[in-house]
Amino acid sequence: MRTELTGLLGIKYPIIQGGMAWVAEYHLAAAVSQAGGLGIIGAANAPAQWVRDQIRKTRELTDKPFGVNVMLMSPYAEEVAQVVAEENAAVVTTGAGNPEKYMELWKSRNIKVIPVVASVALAKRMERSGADAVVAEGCESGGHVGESTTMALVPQVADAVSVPVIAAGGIGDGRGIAAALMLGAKGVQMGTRFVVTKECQVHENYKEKVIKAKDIDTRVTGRSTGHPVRTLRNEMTKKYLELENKGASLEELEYLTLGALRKAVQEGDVKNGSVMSGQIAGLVKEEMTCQELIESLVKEADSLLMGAKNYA
Ligand code: TUI
Repeated sequence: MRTELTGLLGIKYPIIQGGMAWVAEYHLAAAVSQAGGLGIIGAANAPAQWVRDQIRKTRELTDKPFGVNVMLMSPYAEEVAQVVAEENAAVVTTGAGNPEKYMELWKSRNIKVIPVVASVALAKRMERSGADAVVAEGCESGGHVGESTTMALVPQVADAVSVPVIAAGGIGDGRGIAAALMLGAKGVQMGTRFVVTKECQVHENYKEKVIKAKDIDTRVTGRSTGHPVRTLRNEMTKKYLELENKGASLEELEYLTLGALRKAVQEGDVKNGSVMSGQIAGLVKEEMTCQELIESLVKEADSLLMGAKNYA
């Protein structure tokens, strides 16, 4: 499955792993890259030294290219941006903001910069400031979400920019990959599906909750605060949405989500924690290794695309 993206990044398959906060650490990133995709370390809210350490540990496990996701709302974003440059990561993806001010620094180190965007406007702006590709992420995704769905966003972004577009949000199998390519994407980014892999270090309860989830089990909290976040529904989302509907203050709401992601990922508290997940969770049924997953994704997508004329 060679595309413009595989050539740009020097990878075998056009599959990027999402830079999931607290979830995307070095074991997962290395396994995805080793299997021919692009593994990503999610810097989330972590300090710069943690990120440096993760980059070095990934390098011990793979000599293939991998990336770092810089979460731009992090209090450490500035230092993390610097560390990524110093360590010469092959690729940077960014989320939850506009990475313009770091672009020159990264480009000067020959780092491929791939901002995650949720609108045509930001995609165009990113192309103008030198992005090598963009991830167009629809609101089916887990975590921080925009307004538009993947189906609507991807073709509009593909028409608006000439750099390769990577589709994200709601992609969990080979059908999703084939569909994304038909929408004009040159690759996909997948998060939720990679949570349920052998190499992913999240607590077993988290994986089980994703496996048990049905199609309508995600909720978006924080629409009123300007930080909409998609997670699997549980006690926390129930309380949050009740409070939010009553017009609770930002402080009250933030109290519920404080440290909530770590609680779910590390302690396995999937009742009161924040179990970030995309709408595709209902499709995820079994755990496998990253290599098994990626091989089966590619095989399925390839065979669908080969037979695309037999649509009847
Ligand atoms: O960033 C993500 N997904 C994330 S970040 C995250 S960490 C977090 N934890 C708790 C609360 C909030 C965040 C979890 N999931 N996806 C990429 C993405 N970026 N989706 C939407 C955006 C986005 C939104 C607004 C990008 C830019 C933007 O505006 C930029 C501007 O200045 O116009």
